[in-house]
Amino acid sequence: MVNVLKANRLVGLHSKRATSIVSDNGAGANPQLGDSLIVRAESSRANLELDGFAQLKGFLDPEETSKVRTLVDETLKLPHETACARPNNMLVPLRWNDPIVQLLLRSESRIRELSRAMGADDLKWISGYISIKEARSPALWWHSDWWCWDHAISFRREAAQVAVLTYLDDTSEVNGALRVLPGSHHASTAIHAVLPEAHSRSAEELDSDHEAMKDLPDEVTLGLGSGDAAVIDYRLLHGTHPNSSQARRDCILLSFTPSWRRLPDDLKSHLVQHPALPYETEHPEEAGFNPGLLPTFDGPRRSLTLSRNAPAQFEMSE
Ligand SMILES: O=C(O)CCC(=O)C(=O)O
Repeated sequence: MVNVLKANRLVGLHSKRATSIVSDNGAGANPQLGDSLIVRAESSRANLELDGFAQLKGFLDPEETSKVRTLVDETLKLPHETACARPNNMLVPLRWNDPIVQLLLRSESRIRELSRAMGADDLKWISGYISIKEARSPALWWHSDWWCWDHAISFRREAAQVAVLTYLDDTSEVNGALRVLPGSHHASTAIHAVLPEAHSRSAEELDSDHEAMKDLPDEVTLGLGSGDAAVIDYRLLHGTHPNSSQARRDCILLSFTPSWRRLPDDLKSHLVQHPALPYETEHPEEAGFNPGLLPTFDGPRRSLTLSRNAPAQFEMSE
């Protein structure tokens, strides 16, 4: 396992180790900046593969961030679906035609930036959520978002699915910053053996002194600023610090598959049915949605049985 990061550091805007990519917002399109952008993006790809995460600084510019924040406030004022109200974190699902998803995905250079960061050769968008950490809420427990641990693809080095978490507030250990366990996407750690299954009842009943809620010696806190994003392998163990501040802390979580064409058919068949994606009766192209980002699958639709528990012990083969 590669674990080059030192324990318990705050990887923030000033980190030398953290990958920092100048976001689109013009920079990607500038031929004078083009080369350096690619070099930095490639090192981000290396980070994603080796450590299980990478950072994209300034993924949204301040104006876009403020627009998304307004859209989030509007969404939360109206009656809304709650995908998952787990203790200390709430996820509100977003479909393809939600203005928040459209704002994030309409920029071609932002999509190029994501593709480079992931080393994607056939990037497809799968799902979206607003992830809310209420004021004065305890830590979000250590978990992985991967849902298919009993499939052989879980033990391939490349990520089958990734989450892109874009923060709308400056985050720190005080207000619910994301924390990650580098390398935990490729090899088990001691904590894997004591984690409850994600989304299970036992996960909802964790006391604050449970191992899954605590600081871990090898954790890395991503001190992301508003408009910055983290790209994480779906298998990576992550969670958040408590939000001890008086203000809600919001983030937009979008999930993608970096290489749709290389996914096995059973995964494609499952993922293509995600309710965030357009139904047959909907017309994303007419709504200006980039059709190239939508997964397609001609075979029969079959759902896989969810398997959210990583083995207590595992290690990727080369
Ligand atoms: O809101 C966050 O910072 C993290 C959310 C998260 O870990 C998740 O939804 O899996």
